[in-house]
Amino acid sequence: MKVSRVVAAAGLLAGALVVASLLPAAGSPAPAAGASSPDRTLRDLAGRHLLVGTAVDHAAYTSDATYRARVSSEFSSITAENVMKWEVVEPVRGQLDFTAADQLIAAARKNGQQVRGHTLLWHNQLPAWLTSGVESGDIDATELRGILRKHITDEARHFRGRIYQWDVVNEVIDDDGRPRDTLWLRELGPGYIADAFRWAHQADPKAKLFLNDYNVEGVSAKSDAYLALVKDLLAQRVPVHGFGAQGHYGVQYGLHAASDVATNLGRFEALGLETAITEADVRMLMPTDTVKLQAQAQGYSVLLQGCLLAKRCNSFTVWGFTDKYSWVPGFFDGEGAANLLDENFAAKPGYRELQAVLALAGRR
Ligand code: 9MR
Repeated sequence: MKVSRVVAAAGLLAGALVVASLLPAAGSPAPAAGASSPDRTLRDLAGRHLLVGTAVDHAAYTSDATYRARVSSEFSSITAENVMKWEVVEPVRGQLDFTAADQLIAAARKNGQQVRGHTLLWHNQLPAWLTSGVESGDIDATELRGILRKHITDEARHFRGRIYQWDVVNEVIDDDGRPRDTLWLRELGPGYIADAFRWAHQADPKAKLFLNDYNVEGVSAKSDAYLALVKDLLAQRVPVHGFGAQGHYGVQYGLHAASDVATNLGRFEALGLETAITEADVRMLMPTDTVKLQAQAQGYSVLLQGCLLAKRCNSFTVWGFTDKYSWVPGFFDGEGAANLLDENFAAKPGYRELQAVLALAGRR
């Protein structure tokens, strides 16, 4: 079963990846009738091989019925885009508020969707009481460690049994492959990563515990550093189970080949980890045009095919699915249109490309 999935996806490398379109490359066999499957949703096409997920914007989910319907129909997994982050769940010290995340999880259950947890430990979106307490010296290292332990324990325990993969630590290595200089590293030293995994595992022993970062899709100094980190953690018997490559691409930058992504993920799998693409999106300099949209489709395709070519890449998540709600324009001046559907929920070439890849991968 596994072998034929790889063969099916490998065939795509010679065909759809290069052309990045629904049409077969010259000389390649014509797909069977229905392989482009314009009316089938991503979750339907992915079937059992793969969870296909999206980040969910809680405000959009509660206010926009079209958005909500599309989350349910297209995806078999969801990730809370923001509402499981520390600043949201503990805005006031000691007052936990999981209301928004609980709403999303309840809806996911009704829709037969799984939930990825994001994220227990990051250097962004921390509550102000915590960052200002550390900066002013009111919270010292010993107290901070206790606060972190309590946070991870409280949150992982609250969601216990409802999360299949947790991004336990997020973005802890910088692009040069060095430990990222954050409040956590400065105050607690490098052991905070092992501690975080141990605490999360105690609180939710069944969840698969992940490291997660951007710019680690292919082999690089940064992904090398993650590989070394994983080896080190495993040697200390730390419960780390997965590696997530976020997949934030831009058409103006180079793309990997799908085989590079698969090779990189395979290095982590060889150590016994699961892998995932956790936050795929492909931004572009605005305005859009047909060439950029085609390049975008290729970016999405590379990430999905890389995942399919790897052996234990079991979820592929996009970081939002419509340009109507996207983090990109607020973060990158002049860039946008990073998602699979446009602002009116119309399919872009990237969406059709993912349909085509999933349809071909499913024909085994
Ligand atoms: O999409 C998220 C956006 O709404 C937030 O404002 C932002 C805050 O930094 O975080 C975004 O999500 C990030 C994710 O949690 C971690 N990887 C990078 C994502 C895009 O910045």
